[in-house]
Amino acid sequence: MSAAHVSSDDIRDQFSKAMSAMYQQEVPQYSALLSLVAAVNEEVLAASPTLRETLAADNALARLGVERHGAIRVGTANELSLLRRMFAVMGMQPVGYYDLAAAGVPVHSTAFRPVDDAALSRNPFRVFTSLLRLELIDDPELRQQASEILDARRIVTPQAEALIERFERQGGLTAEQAEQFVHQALETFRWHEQATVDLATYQRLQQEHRLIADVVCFKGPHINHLTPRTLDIDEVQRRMPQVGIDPKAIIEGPPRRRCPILLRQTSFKALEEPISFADAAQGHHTARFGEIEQRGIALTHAGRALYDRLLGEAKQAAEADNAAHQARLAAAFEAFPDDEETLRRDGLAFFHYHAVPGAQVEEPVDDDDVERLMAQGALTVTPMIYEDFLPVSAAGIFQSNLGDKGHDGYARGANQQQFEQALGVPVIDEVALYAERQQASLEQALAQLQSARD
Ligand code: OOG
Ligand code: NI
Repeated sequence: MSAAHVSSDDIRDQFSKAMSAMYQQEVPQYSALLSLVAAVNEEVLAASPTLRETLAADNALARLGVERHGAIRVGTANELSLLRRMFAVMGMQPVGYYDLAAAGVPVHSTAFRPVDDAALSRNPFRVFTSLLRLELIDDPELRQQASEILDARRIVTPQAEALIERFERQGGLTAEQAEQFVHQALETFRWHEQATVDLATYQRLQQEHRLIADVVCFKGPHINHLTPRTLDIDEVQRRMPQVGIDPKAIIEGPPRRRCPILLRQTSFKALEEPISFADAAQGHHTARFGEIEQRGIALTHAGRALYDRLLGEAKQAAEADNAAHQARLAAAFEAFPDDEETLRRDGLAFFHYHAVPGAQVEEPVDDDDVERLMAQGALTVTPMIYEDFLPVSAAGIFQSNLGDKGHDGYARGANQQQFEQALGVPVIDEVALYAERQQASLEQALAQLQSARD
């Protein structure tokens, strides 16, 4: 990037704000949800000066107001790899692989998101991106038809494509180009009231799976939800009906805890929206919904294995209402340590290390001295926020929008290699990323202690 270029972080920030403005226009309930989340976040911070301080110290307070994720679904390998190049302009890389086929949803997914500390604290905007697995359609004729319809569409405007190429050639965009890019890129995610197919085709695809109709029958991958981050999801869930929003029954993910882990999510059901079909028939389509999330600390492989085991135990009982579900989760998660010190010492979660200003250390310091330096108060930690998604929760969100007529699960399971071939690059391993960031923060903190000593 040269001096004449805008940083990718700025482009992402502009884009996420433009996307949010567009979605507020398109889906008024999203706007109501944003106001509710902002009010609850303000109340939580007012009630807990310590939390405000921790967030401020980590540069996490500023990002809270702009923080959200979105989700889209694409139909072909070409579309996926083109979007990968589009997101790269905004400093967003594909992180993680999620297989949803096992849960009866014929897609596999990744999340495009920023990866380094500075970019994350500027604006952590993420897009959960799913690729339809056409090979899971049983009827060969329908499969062929879906594939032809998808091959005929162009989901990125020629101007956006030219700007992506320009970015790749010159390593950045000027302010004027960036502004055009944001404007053009937004077009890809816009809602279309006209389907590209006739009603009969739509119905045939809908019959196979509602998600297939959603991906195949429209001009592009409309954004299907945007999700603000709340500091108290139970409170937002409780108040949603007061602002005219009907939440799904159950909050997905871990229970409420003193030290929040991973990700808790809930959503409201997709809207039924009027559509005109290519044969001039009128109908409707349900795709777009709203969601909120509360993020906690990122877990190591050991922490994640414990999470998966306890969640599995709690989920064995039949789903009840949210209160019963949360009580059962809370009981199962008693086996998960709930204080930062144990989470860190037992290697269950990731932290940022900080050198305490003015701390005096006597000996040279290295990696082996961490526990001693922690005990002395020369080092402190803050939790590293989980930036990714959870496949079981994602399946719950998908399913709450697919009505009762679910699918039992597709026999052919995960295929990360095939996904990466479509994407054009391997996905980044999310756990390795957290580990690297933790290690970098530790090395920097130790170097600071060492230089204070020298
Ligand atoms: C994506 C559903 C998953 C999440 O937050 O886990 C998701 C979709 O419906 O396309 O958004
Ligand atoms: Ni989501």
